Amino acid sequence: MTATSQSLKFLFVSTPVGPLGTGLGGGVELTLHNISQEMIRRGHKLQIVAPSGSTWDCLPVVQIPGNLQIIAQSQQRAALVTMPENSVLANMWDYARQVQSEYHLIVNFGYDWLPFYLTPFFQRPIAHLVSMGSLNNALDQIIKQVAKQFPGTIGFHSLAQAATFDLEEQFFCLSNGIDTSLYEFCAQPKQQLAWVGRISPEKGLEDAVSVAKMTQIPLKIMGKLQDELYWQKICQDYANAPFEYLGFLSTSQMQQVLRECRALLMTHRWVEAFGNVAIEALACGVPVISYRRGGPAEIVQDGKTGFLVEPDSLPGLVNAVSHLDQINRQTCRASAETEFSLEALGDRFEEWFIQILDF
Ligand code: HBI
Repeated sequence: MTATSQSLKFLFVSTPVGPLGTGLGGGVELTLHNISQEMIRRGHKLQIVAPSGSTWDCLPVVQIPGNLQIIAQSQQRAALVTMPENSVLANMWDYARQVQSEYHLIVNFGYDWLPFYLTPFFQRPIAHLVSMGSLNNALDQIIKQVAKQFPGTIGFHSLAQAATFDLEEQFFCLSNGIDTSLYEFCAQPKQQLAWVGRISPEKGLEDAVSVAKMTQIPLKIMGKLQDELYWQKICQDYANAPFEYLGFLSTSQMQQVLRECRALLMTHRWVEAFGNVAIEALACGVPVISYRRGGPAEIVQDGKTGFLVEPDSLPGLVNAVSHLDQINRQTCRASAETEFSLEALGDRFEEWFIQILDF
């Protein structure tokens, strides 16, 4: 089902923190890839604008040179809005300004002040998909301003994430989605647990390693090693815990490990905007044990597709692990296929875009 039979032209402007394919863009890379693939499948035309060095060859990417933006989650809440000289963020949006008349709609996937500030200066409407919870006062303020001036153009992945911005105006909740055909169901897992994500303090990896130590169930860690010092500290503090870091893997390689795990542990300290890894695990039939915090609390059906645990409670995580036999792995897979498929995601995005273009 497509919300519109008309073929639209989209300009997708990616995150300025890293080239596509490097993992630096975290969940935004997967979201951008999946939305682009689904919009093209539905007959729409699109162009992606991303920093030079993007290795994606399966989708139309215009590579823009310039210096990367600092990741917002490493900044203080009151941090000033900063731009390096020859900023790739500024260069990407200058390109968007120049070509905007060729497109119906521009979609911003970046978590930065500039694209929100530039919105009123563009002739074409800009939809903003906000990829994290509230982190910075200046960004909160400009998002509120755009939400007021252009109602309905701000999109979030979860209600919990949206709540951190307390917008009065209506916003759109996209949830998220994946190509479930890329994830193979596994009925008989090995005696191992998984943790997948950017290795960075806000993701709380140390709690998952603690569970491995307390249960003596080996933990397989995958994802971009973003914060070296944080990782070194975990290796020192938990030297004899049974964990192994497998690196930043492709979706195909990651799911080959993930699918054989008894559960995925989600131990995030912050309000995770969504938690793509949760639906990737469900698509493999892997139950999700997550802190009841942020997006994962809107994904996991407690006791059915995993367990929601009191935030930061190690005993809660260990107790959930001991009840994993209650979960039917087929139910996990089924929930991914119905709620989080590319089809379902594409319907939500089209509805959002049509609403903005008020077709
Ligand atoms: N930081 N400044 C900035 N801009 C982004 O677009 C950005 C970020 N940090 C992380 C990030 N994007 C993505 O990895 C997450 O939103 C998923």
